[in-house]
Amino acid sequence: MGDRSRQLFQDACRYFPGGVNSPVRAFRAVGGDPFFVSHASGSRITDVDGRSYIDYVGSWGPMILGHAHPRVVAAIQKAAEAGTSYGAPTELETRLARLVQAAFPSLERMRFVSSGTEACMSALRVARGFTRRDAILKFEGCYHGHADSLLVKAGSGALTFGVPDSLGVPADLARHTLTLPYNDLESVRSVFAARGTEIAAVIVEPVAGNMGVILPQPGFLEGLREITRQHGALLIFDEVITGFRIAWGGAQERYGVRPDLTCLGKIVGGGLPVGVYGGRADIMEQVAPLGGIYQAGTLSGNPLAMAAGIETLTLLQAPKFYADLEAKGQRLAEGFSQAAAAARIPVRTNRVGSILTSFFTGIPVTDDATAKTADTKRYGVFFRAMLERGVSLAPSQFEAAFISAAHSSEDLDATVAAAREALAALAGA
Ligand code: KE4
Repeated sequence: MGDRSRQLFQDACRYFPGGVNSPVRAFRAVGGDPFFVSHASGSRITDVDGRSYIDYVGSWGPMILGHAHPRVVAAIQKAAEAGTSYGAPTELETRLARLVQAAFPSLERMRFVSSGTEACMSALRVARGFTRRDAILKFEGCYHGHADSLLVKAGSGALTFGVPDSLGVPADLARHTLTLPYNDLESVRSVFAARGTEIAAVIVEPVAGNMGVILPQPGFLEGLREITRQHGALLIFDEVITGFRIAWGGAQERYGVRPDLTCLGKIVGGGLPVGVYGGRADIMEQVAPLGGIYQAGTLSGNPLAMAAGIETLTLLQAPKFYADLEAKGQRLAEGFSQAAAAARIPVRTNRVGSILTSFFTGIPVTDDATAKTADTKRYGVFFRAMLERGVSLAPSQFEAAFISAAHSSEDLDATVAAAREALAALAGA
């Protein structure tokens, strides 16, 4: 890390826990201290010491067009000149909603909020309010933001309710959350057989991104759809990562499974704070002011965020946009796999579209337990070696790499070349 970053990090530590405004940014999982950003453009991010990197964090997903896309910047500037927030409805909200509904027909009604956490928290409340049931079911290793009910880990047995996964989460609340292994449909079936009448909803990342990228096994999502319908529970797809990422219509388009409620974030705001929750009209019409389920937000539908989202989603509709991203994802995944094979280092790369994770393990990664067989120390060495070679990957083994439309063939080739060198050095260490 350069001198200026070091200085800024010391200053930041006087104000923020760990010197950051979100834990993963502190590099604690990979060692070293974070670089501080000066600016970013396209596929590159530049730190305050003038070093630039090919960026695969991409703000954890939103920057699918690349950083500082001129049309998105212009849209934000234009919106700002008209005022930055009103606390009153604007046409911009309807225009973005029309684009969201074009991509996600299952969102018959929706609400804009300001983060993915808010979207998932609100969707849970709607599910509980609509079904009049308190229990929810989630999957180990899936992350749905930091609302209390979702910071819960499995209790002692599959049939027992959860225990807090963070200080500050009341045990009384955690016990309403059931947690099962991802992709374990049989456990879901047996839990519903035993407690189906208590469960308001299943919330799932249809492609997991927070254990690293983990694909749904064939039949998993379809099974969740069938079981929840059978027992009068709602199916919630948390598409905060996958929405507009793995397809224009996200996982529900790619896998052909229609949830009752969907949560969106990241890309839908084009880098500005936007979350969305929505779904079946008969469910959403229970939300205030129409019904008895309360949710609100000062900056919900913020005009600058709406403008950024409208411009972003408009640009995603360019012909071959997703086909090109798919090809880039395949090329990078193959490059990483070939580099690992050449260095004789066991690595398993999971990919869907333009998100991927290379796990430093020799076994297939299909859930939280298999993800945790990855050698996180080796990942930390690899991460730092890549950074030294001008490539910025996720500062955690259990996150995704995000490729944007701005990543060129030269960027991908340079990334694979850097990986070859970094993995060869690792093998020789
Ligand atoms: P936010 O509240 O951070 O906007 O969204 C929460 C969230 C919900 N659902 C999924 C599937 C998510 O991935 C996230 C947030 N993702 C993390 C990284 N995987 C954001 C990065 C961070 O926490 O700093």
